Amino acid sequence: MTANSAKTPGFCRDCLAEQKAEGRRCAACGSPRLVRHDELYGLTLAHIDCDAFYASVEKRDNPELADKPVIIGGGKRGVVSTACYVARIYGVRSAMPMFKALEACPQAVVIPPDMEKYVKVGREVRAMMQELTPLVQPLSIDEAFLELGGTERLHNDPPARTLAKFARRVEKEIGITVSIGLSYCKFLAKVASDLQKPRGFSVIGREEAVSFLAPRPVTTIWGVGKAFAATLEADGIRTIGQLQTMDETDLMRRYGTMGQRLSRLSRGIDDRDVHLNDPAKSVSAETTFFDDISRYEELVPVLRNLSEKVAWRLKKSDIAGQTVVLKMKTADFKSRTRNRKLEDPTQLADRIFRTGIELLRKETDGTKFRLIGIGVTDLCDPTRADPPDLIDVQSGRRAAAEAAMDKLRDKFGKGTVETGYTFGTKRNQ
Ligand code: DCP
Ligand code: MG
Repeated sequence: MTANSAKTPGFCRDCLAEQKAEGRRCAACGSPRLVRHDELYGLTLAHIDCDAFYASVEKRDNPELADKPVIIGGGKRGVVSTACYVARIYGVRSAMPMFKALEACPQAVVIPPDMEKYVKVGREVRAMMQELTPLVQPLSIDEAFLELGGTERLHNDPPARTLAKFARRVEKEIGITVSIGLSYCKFLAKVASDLQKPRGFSVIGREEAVSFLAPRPVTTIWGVGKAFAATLEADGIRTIGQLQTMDETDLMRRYGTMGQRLSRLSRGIDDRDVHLNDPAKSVSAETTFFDDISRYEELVPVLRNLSEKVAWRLKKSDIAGQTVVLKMKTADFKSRTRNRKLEDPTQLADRIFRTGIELLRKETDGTKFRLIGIGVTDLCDPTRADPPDLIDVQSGRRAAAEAAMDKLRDKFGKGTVETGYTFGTKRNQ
């Protein structure tokens, strides 16, 4: 980690001044956030994660909230999406039921999520990442891996300093903060970015990897969740250090491919490269209801709405899909997916919707649903999509009508056109 005994000169995370002398504070600006490490200028793989992302965006947009505990989340089934670091002092955490969060921190300001805004800010952060290196692999809306090997000449700085400059730029230009983990592999870069949040900058080098990991719980390892940790615990394994002493074949015999992963990651061996994510394999839209719905007639307009969203995205991205997928989640959290392959690929809301309701009809047997979604897979170029339908003259007319509606939407915005199916039906979503 950020070792103070390092012989290599470090730098200040806040003002970037070089730190030749030892000492706990920056010689130039007095900040205690010094980055020092013997391997500092040899490491190139970073994980960047925004701090309390949704809450930071809301604080940025309303300075009155700056020092207040802020929770993002809500709705009737309300759970906490995220809490700012002030609210976390009171024990509020992501995924906690809202009533519990408010028991822990009654004075918290609760704000419903504004996804559109967060997606936009997430994209801005990502665009800035892509100025550092083309090798950016996003993991979620607010985090990504970056490979900065070979960018030294471009930035005239080693990756460590380029990353610190990036963090400063995000703070100044976007108005939120990030934490950075720098290492030689994905696993430890991700672990590092979490070590000193918020505004963290942590380094884990090759030399210390094994000793750093040894005392940590097995849940530090990617892919070891609560259930698997319980299995390991039943076998007497709690720390990564215990895994380090075990034989790989023994671990594989016990836990299959996961055993190999445990063996390798516990020793800090992780060969995964940073790569660009595959292009989308499907396009879909879904919604969760405030109150469960079981009636077909009530679900139909929702499906119409979602189909329109999917079609709109397909058209905007200039792709089509040939298999329609209906996804549902029952009130007791069981998932159902139903597929139907179409004769030709489509971009049309109407075809997606009509296929969707056929699939839906068989599922509406009184079961209560908490979520419904629809999408298309088998994505392809749209040139072969939606040939004029010789048998069904009506469908040709509907396609023409849809094209006219699209034009209106492009001109006046997405919400301007409602069909008979969707008119006035958005209250329960
Ligand atoms: N999120 C959510 N529900 C969860 C976890 C996260 O809706 N159970 C959302 C809200 C977060 C965002 O995703 O702001 C990013 O998730 P992170 O896990 O990175 O959490 P934060 O960025 O909020 O906090 P941290 O500073 O710990 O990264
Ligand atoms: Mg985050």
